Amino acid sequence: MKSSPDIQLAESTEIGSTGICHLKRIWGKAMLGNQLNEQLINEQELDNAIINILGLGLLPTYQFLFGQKPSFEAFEQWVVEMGGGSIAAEKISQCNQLIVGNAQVNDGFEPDVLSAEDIEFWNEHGYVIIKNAIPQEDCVAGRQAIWNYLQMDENNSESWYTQSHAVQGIMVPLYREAVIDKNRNAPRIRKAFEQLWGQQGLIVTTDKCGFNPPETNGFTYRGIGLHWDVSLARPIPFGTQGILYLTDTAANQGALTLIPSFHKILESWLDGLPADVNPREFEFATFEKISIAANAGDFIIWNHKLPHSSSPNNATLPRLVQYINWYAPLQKVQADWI
Ligand SMILES: O=C(O)CCC(=O)C(=O)O
Repeated sequence: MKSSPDIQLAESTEIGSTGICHLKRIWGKAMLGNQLNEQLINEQELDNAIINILGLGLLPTYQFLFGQKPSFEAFEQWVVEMGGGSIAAEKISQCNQLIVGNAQVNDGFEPDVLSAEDIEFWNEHGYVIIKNAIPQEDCVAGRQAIWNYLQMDENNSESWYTQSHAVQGIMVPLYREAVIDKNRNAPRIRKAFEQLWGQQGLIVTTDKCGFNPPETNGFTYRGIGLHWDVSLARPIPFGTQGILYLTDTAANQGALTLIPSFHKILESWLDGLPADVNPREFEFATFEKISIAANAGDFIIWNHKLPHSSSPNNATLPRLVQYINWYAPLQKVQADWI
């Protein structure tokens, strides 16, 4: 335990009024900032897991903690408000199991979502498409939630280019909304991730939505180029990313673009790069890339070793999406960002 004149860093088992383990420690670490013992950085996976289980979103949580410097009581109140006024007992228990053990797994029988061919395709290409991962009515409601958030009208193309402050690049910081939560927890999506990770007990990230409207004479694509969202420090652990298409998306409609099979060569490719070449600035001009067309309700999972990005929308309708990823909560991530 480390202390500052004002703040005593809580043990992970200490609970406040919400009954959630580790929350006070997360708060305390943010308040202590750089007075913190370096070793505690190793708790990042645990911190992220608690924040994700509670559906808070990493960015909103740290924006609140660092921006507001709240008392612990105010932080707890914010956590409860973000949960819509209460926190489900099962979420509290899921958090606490990470600290005190005894993790539960879903022991009900759920049919596989990915076939043997899907898994083979995944192993070979590093991505897989789950058709009809959510029902059409949840696509309609998901789209509407995004349109409402953006204060735009699906049927009025002029409105797609207004209120652009609500969109960060192509990202829409809409995290919590009934249908967005429902899609995030869609059983077919969770089951597909469990098959790829080969385990249950995964947790889901509370991630953003996305809006990528057609380019016009006055509007150019606001996304970034091919990239990785994982550190390239070795060893690079297994990891996934996922995107739910909420609109039918043609290949030229801003679709997810990636370099298939790159997960199989990433490390050797890195080894072969000249020392003065930054892999994150590499152009990949000679590599085969594909832009994945799929329908509303389809979900794409890709191995995080694949360079990937969205793409310019050269069609006539916007692409609306939701980002969803399930992962093993305590799997180590590299602390160094390379
Ligand atoms: O929106 C997309 O198609 C890709 C998103 C992306 O690049 C990411 O999630 O890192």
